[in-house]
Amino acid sequence: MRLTVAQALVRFLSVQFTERDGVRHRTVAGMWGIFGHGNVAGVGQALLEAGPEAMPFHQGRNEQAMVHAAVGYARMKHRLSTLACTTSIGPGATNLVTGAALATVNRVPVLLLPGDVFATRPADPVLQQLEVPWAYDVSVNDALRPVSRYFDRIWRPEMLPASLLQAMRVLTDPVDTGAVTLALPQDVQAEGHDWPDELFRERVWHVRRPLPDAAALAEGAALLRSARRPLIVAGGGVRHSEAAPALARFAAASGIPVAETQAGKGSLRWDHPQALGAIGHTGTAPADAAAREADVVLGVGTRWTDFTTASGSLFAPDARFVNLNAASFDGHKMAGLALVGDARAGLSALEAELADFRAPERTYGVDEWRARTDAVFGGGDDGPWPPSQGEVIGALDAVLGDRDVLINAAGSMPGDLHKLWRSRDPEQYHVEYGYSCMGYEIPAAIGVRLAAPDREVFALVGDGTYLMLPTEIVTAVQEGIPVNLVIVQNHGYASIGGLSAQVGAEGFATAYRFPGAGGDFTGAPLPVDLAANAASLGLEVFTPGSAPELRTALAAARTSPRPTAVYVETAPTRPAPPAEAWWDVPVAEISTRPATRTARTAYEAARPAPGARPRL
Ligand SMILES: Cc1ncc(C[n+]2csc(CCOP(=O)(O)OP(=O)(O)O)c2C)c(N)n1
Ligand SMILES: [Mg+2]
Repeated sequence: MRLTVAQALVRFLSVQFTERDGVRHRTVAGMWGIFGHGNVAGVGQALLEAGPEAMPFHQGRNEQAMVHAAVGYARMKHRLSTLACTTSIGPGATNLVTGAALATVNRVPVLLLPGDVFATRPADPVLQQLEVPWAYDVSVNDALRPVSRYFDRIWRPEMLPASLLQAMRVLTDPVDTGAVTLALPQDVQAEGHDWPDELFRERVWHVRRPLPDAAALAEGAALLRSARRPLIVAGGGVRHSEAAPALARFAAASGIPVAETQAGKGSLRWDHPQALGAIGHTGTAPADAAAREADVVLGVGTRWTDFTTASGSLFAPDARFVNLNAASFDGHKMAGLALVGDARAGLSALEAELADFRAPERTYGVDEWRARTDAVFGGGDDGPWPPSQGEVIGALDAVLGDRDVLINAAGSMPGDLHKLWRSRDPEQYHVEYGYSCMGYEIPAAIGVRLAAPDREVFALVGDGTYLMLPTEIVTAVQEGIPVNLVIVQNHGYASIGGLSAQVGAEGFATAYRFPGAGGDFTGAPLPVDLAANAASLGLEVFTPGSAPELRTALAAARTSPRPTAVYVETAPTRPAPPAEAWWDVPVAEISTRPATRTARTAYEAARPAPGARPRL
């Protein structure tokens, strides 16, 4: 069949399917794009030619945001389906880099199709081309290599078929997945070629659920059986593998308590008898206490990041680790015994191996923690105004339905949510903390809603985050996607402001204020009206002025058929409980400023001794 390269690409993508547990999904269910030279005549024309049935299209406003939307979508689909993103050459292409890194860090599949310079070089440099005098085959798209799990540049039509198959392999691989980039020189996109019919037959990519090796499984089960104070740490792999029911069963049967990382939060319902809640620097008192005294830790689908391990200080040096993970790389962390396999299959196998095992009964103060959470959530309709951030979270807890999704990524809210949120469904807690990227929230909300049209979606958006990437609001309005934003105004970076004060940087340039007399940003708050801004972009905006009005506004937003924003100014009163565990952010060793010197002294006193870290 004779088609252009771009037409062949779109046609191929429209007949790819992913299968797991007998259910089939379109592997690439749609495409986001912004057109410029580099894709307008190639992929743009091919989409027109193919029509929306073959490839649904979403008009993006910012290329980074398009990738975030694709990640939100793919995560909600348990990585069994994703979206592609097409861009022009140059700035449109490099705007993908942050989104690609986020996808790859979180191991979520996205297909990136940046336009590229001419392969035939009739008139270099073309508009927006960066020339590298000593490496003439380099373009700005090479910046996508380190943030992609698969990268290729289609210099000639003949290269396309094999590369497409590799791209699909990586998109559907539970371990290798992340951003997949096919850079498409613009002349090649428009070039005609004779393709084998075989390229366009339906293909099904089966997603494996491998069992860990039997000997390793037996050793892991024996270690857990020997434990006096075992603990399970549930990570993002539990969700990707849809292993939440298997985990709930195993925890209930074995009595082993469960703590959750950011990506793993919601693996257990908050009121499951074995649920201890969040672990690590943003953890709950019960989970961090259990981690400190654990003798055997079963990590399930976790990368063991610094927030989870409290920068390596949380677990006892002689604690033993068993890591059930699809990725051998993560399975071997913490000097652990690697059970390389699928989370759901592995948990069911462990449950069978440990059928007669019951962990010794221990209590970790869960009831006390629940009372502390209630206190932070505040007095409901009798609460003060303006509310604290915890009271806003409490209002959301009261208004959201069990299947609603709550999205966040950066600022002070991920920490508060990790500690406080009471997840009622494995899909409810959608916090992107692998890359913690300001600006993920709004486009991700669109992606999640596209993936799950039967769920209400709320994105918690800090004022700093809103200002960074509000652009996709317009896409939600255009397509009538009824996402709900909760814009939390605190006039700058509450999170980094707090961190700055702690590390002796005196809050420097972290508040959104006019310059003060000394030239720093300590003057009056800025006269910026984000509610008016959101309304001007087409959202239905609510501006509650009391605690009861906040709940009414959230409920009205929830049922509105339009995309909405609830705008709320918060007060830094009644904060969430302080950190139970360390996080290492080094403080300047040399300073003329007393605040920095005091912070350095405190840092040196608090910094755990090297011997306190687990074996690595
Ligand atoms: C793209 C990006 N740039 C910078 C940061 C570093 N950072 C983390 S939180 C934060 C401030 C967030 O401000 P806001 O959204 O208002 O939330 P708040 O801290 O006030 O809760 C910054 C700058 C980041 N996470 N992402
Ligand atoms: Mg803020």
